[in-house]
Parts: sequence; structure tokens; C-alpha cells
Amino acid sequence: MSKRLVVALSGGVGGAKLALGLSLVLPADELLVVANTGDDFEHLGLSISPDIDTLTYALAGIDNPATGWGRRNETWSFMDSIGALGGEDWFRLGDRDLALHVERTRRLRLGQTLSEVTADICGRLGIGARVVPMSDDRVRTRVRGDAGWIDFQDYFVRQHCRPVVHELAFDGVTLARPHADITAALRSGDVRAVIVCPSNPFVSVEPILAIPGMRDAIKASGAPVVAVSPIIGGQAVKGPTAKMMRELGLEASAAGVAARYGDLLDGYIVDHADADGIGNVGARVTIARTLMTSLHDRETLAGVTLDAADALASQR
Ligand code: FO1
Repeated sequence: MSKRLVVALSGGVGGAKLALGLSLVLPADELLVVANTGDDFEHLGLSISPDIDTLTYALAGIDNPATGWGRRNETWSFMDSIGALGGEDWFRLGDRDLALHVERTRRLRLGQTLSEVTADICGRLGIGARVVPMSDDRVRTRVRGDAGWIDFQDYFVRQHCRPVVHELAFDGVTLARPHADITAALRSGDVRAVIVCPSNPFVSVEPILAIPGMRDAIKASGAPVVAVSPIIGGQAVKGPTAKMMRELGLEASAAGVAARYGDLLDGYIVDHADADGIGNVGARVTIARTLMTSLHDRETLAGVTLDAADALASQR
């Protein structure tokens, strides 16, 4: 039986680009995307799951290409009205995007699980690959700045990542269980590769890995684990990764991210800009263009990542 399932771990914007690339080079039934839910929060009475939605919109081809989050061809009447009423308009919910949050909130209140809602919405948007929340249990990323603990979206969006990050916490993660579809896939003996997408390692990937049993299940899968560096030339492509690393006292580099993943990685895809200083990161390094600006970039990087995994598997 040839190992054929690819399990990808992803947060929002950066990870979603590679997830889309993987979905374009793999048959739909050979890709399972594990979505971070640590960014989730309740806002305006709605249950918001930013990384799930960013992945869903990217895989459905209806994402906003300029921002990477939210939908394209959006209108903003609701936001304008909320602002005019003195409501909270710092977290931008477009009119079409809003429908998803309202409908998900309704279904969750009826007792459906986040994964059930996600699977149904992905089906309705024509997505063949599986997008599975890392857990149906509540996990919330919190950031400790100078003014104390705040929710992740307050840090990331309302305060534009300005607060100095002293500490991160994933509330609820110790009680969270990996979603059963993820553990079943990892135990199937049928996994070709586990791909760590180029999302923020701290707030997008670590919540996934911090779920008890997740790391062990990944290692027990027998599949090569290959990560794509989210840092290019010492900078994050988007978002606060490099700033966070410096504030957390870590080396803001591709090597620093690999060190953060510890002994999890078998392969590491690093951009040409970081090739010189990468050194020994405890994983086989592949140098490639990791900046994804076009669809072709996404597909090419997905191919590079899968080739690296297959090469590692062939040496096992
Ligand atoms: N990110 C922003 O920087 N500003 C926003 O107003 C914003 C709104 C938003 C709405 C829905 C959604 O699914 C994502 C949204 N994001 C916004 C992105 C989101 O905060 C981040 O992508 C993730 O939480 C980090 O990966």
C-alpha cells in the first residue's frame, strides 16, 4: 500500500497559501489540513474562527488576495452600520463573511461541533480536501503584554501587534483532545508526509502541537515531517513572527524557528535568502523559493515540500 495521505498543519494566511498549493498538486482525498483554532474568539456575539475561515476561503478560491483573510468582492455595509452605532468595528467582518459567522454560531448553539460545521461549509464551497479543526475542544491563545493578558485577536488586530509579548498561553489546551479524524489519519499507517505550513510557529503551529498526544501521534505516524520556514531573510513574510521571536528572546531566523520545533522535523525548506547562515538544524535542509506570491509559487513550493518528504521516506 503506497503511503498517500498528506497531513498539513496550518494557521492562517501564510499556511493557507501552502495548503492551497498542496490542494492543487494532490487528489482531494489525499490532503487533510489541520487548522489552528487558538485564534478563535467570541465577538459581537459570534463565534469567529479566523484560521479555519482563512483556509476555507483560500481552498475555495474566494479569499481576498490583498489581505489573505476574509472574502474577495466584499461589501462593508454591516461594518459601516456597526461603527455608526458605536459598536466594535476594529475586527473587519465583511457582509459575505458575516453570513458564515452568523450561520456557524447558530449551528454551534444547536450543539453541532466546530468540525461538523467546518466540514459542511467546506462541502458547500466545493472544497474536496478535508479541513479539520485541531480539536473540537476550546483552546484560546492569550498574550501577556505590559498591560497583562489579552486575547490574541485583541493583540493581533485591535492593537496591531504593538504590545511587547512577554509570554504566550493556550488556555484550555491541556484538556483539549486532538480531533479524532486527525489521530485516525496519523495512526492509519497511510501517511505520506506531515507538512508544517509556513505559519507563525508560536501562535499558529504550537497550539496544534501543544494538544496532548498530538506530537506523539505525528511521530508515531512514521511519516517524514517537513516544515517550511515562515521567515525569509530574517523577516516574517507577514505578521508578527520575527517581532515575537525577538521579544521572547529567541533568534528571529529560519534556524531559530527550526530550533523551536525541536526534534519534530525531518526536513526543513528554507529560502535562498537564509541559505548561508542556516547551519545544522537537526533536519535535512532544502533551499527553495519560499515566498508565495502567485498560484504557481504555491504549487511549486508544495511540490518541493512533497519531494523533500518522499526523499526522506525513501531513505527510511
Ligand atoms: N486581520 C486583521 O489584521 N484585521 C482584521 O480586521 C481582520 C478581520 C478578520 C475577519 C475574519 C477573519 O477570518 C480573519 C480576520 N483577520 C483580520 C485575520 C485574523 O485576525 C488573522 O489572520 C489570524 O487570526 C492570524 O492568523
